Amino acid sequence: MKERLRIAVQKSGRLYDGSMKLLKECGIEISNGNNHLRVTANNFPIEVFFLRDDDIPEYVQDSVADIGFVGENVVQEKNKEVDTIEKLGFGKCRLSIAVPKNGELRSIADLRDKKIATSYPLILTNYLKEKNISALIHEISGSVEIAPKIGLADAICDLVSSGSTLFTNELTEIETILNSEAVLISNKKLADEKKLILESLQFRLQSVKKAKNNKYVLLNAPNDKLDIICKLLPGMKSPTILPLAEKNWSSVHSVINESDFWNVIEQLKQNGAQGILVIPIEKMII
Ligand code: PRT
Ligand code: ZN
Repeated sequence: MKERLRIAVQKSGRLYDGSMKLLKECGIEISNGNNHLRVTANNFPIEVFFLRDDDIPEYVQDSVADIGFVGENVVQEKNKEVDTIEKLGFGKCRLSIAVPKNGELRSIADLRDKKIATSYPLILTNYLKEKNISALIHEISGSVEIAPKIGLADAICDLVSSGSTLFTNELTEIETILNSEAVLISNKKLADEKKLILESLQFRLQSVKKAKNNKYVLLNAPNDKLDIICKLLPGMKSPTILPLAEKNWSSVHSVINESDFWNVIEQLKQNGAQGILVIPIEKMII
């Protein structure tokens, strides 16, 4: 039988939709939903295992799965022997220390000998050790945010995304100890045939990621401003320039990085660019 790469994804929860969307964007068709433990892709040599996120690092370490999509926070906390290969751009959150809003705790120095509730005892222990702060860590598996209110702890260390859970529970962040997102992890000893499949998957993941970070830009510019406009829009190689029907005007096509976007658009306008169109890119292969 032809070799298949076994990928572990979260069965249900915050990473499920992002994981399935990303596989789809990579052109990988998964016919059944997550009702099954294991599903084979129709058009790519991959088999998807649906698991609890906490189990994914261990299963990948033990070769039950070859690779997995899982939060960096879980990878660090579980501390298994796996390789982290690629950030995936979804499931973004931060692991933060938070304290009661109107209490006397203001900074991490105030946490000395205090009780901190968390589901991330290893990451927190390492962090406190690094900062030379001895505190008591109380491990709980869920609803960490209510711990200070019920007198279980003085502070918490938990994941935050919008901040609304902290707000509702009258807590405030004093320190971010980890910025996390979903990552691709791999078993350390993949067979050569599986490594090839992984390379091909990574190529697709990177093309999708690059496309998300870039936009296609079309604009009209007077010919005497083309030099400066081309400098602002270097593109993948150099911009495409096509003459417009109107004399002394050209259409310029290029690619622009999301992070430079507003800054560059502003400068393009100042340099006489008109009719600027910005279009999402689906895949980008350099
Ligand atoms: O059943 P299973 O064990 O698979 O799932 P789970 O319940 O353990 O995990 P799940 O689905 O809640 O989260 C999976 C992963 O999503 C986490 O490991 C993170 O990598 C990522 N992620 C991203 C988050 C959040 N954002 C997040 N906001 N995980 C949890 N939260 C929780 C947080 O713990 C807190 O309770 O959401 C609350 C805070 O959210 P805000 O928006 O109010 O700040
Ligand atoms: Zn979990």
